[in-house]
Amino acid sequence: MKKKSADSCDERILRDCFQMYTDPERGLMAIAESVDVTLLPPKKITVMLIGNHSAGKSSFINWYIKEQVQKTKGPGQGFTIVASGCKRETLKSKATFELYPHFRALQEVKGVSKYISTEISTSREKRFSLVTFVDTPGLVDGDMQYPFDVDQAILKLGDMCDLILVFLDPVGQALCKRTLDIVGQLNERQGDRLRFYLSKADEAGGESDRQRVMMQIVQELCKRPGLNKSSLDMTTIYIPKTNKPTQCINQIDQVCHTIQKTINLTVQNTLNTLEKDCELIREAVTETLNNDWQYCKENRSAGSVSCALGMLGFFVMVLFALMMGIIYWEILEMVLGTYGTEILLLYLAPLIRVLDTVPVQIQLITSGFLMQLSVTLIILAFIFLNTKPTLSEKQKIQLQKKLEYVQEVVKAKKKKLHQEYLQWSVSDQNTD
Ligand SMILES: Nc1nc2c(ncn2[C@@H]2O[C@H](COP(=O)(O)OP(=O)(O)OP(=O)(O)O)[C@@H](O)[C@H]2O)c(=O)[nH]1
Ligand SMILES: [Mg+2]
Repeated sequence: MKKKSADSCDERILRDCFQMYTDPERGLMAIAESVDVTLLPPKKITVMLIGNHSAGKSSFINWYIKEQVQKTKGPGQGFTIVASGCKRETLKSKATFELYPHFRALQEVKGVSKYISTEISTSREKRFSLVTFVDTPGLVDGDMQYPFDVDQAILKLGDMCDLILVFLDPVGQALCKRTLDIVGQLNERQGDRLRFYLSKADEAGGESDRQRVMMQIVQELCKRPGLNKSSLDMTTIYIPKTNKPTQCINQIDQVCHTIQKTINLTVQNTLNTLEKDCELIREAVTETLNNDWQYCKENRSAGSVSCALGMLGFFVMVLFALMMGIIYWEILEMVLGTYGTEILLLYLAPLIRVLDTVPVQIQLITSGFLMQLSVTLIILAFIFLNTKPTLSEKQKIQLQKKLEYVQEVVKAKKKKLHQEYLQWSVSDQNTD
């Protein structure tokens, strides 16, 4: 009973974290997006199984989830994602990429797109609710033609997985060159994620036969760069069958244990990332508000300059109009009438006297210059008026509220989840 409640703790933590990220209104992803930051939601662990043809990869998945979702007769053709859900379903490649956008990088491998599908199972066995399996096609040497570059596809998937289980069976082609080569390459990229298993160990004969096969496999693997005997730990496993008694020690529980350890690590990483993401949001919101304050300040001074330039432009324009009126007073008379013109000319007497001392040609050139100057000043006024967009008061308040929510509610929730997780870890170790 104790184990059951403890087991659900990590699942609940991941689910709570997922909700904290994806809530459409108050989720961290939505909040981060409003300040141009992209966050990724936490996800379940991804476990890929690779190995030679007929090594028991699909059978292991079926055993783990206690459901025959994967075909175990004949070679597996492509890649199958086996995930938990609320409805038994098979998804083709298009739906698979929609459901798992992080697998889209696989489309870069030519021809592989058609050969990926998803099996959704309702199983609640073991830790399946927190695991996404990736079953891969069995690897063989020689004439076998894959409709895509299988090596590249597995290497790409390796980058997206948290754990890579290598199944090598003693009866089949455990020493398949292709398998060993891919393992060598995966080891160079994701060495810490690799785990080795001598699968179908119940078919390996006696203990001495098993040891010999294992030695042979380890020797071959050690020829690949970066792999050596001290780092190569091989576990013997087989699918337990009640009707077939066997002497061989079955360490299949260790696979489950390794999966559990990876889940634990993911939960810890998720909680740490949550804290970092809260900090990222805090920095982005503070920067947005600071920038906005700076833009408001710049806009205010630009507004004053624009106003001054506009007024100056208008004044020069009036000056230009008056000069034109003095030079072509008939126009002035048409606009203002005789009486208006007389009054205006009375006021402009000093200017008229100055203008009279200057030749008409110079007067015209000066008016042209004044017109150009006023147009330039008005254009400049408009340019300065082109201010940077700023946040409205309502938007600023909303941002502040979001920041408060992240800093107070989310961080407090994270702290609580972290404490629960620590308590659970201790009690879990006690139960073990
Ligand atoms: N004795 C024994 N047989 C097993 C074990 N695991 C799988 N098998 C059998 O081995 C055969 C191949 O198993 P699969 O699970 O299809 O192997 P696979 O690695 O998925 O094969 P491919 O998809 O072709 O690469 C099936 O007939 C299984 O019943 C095991 O642990 N012990
Ligand atoms: Mg298979």
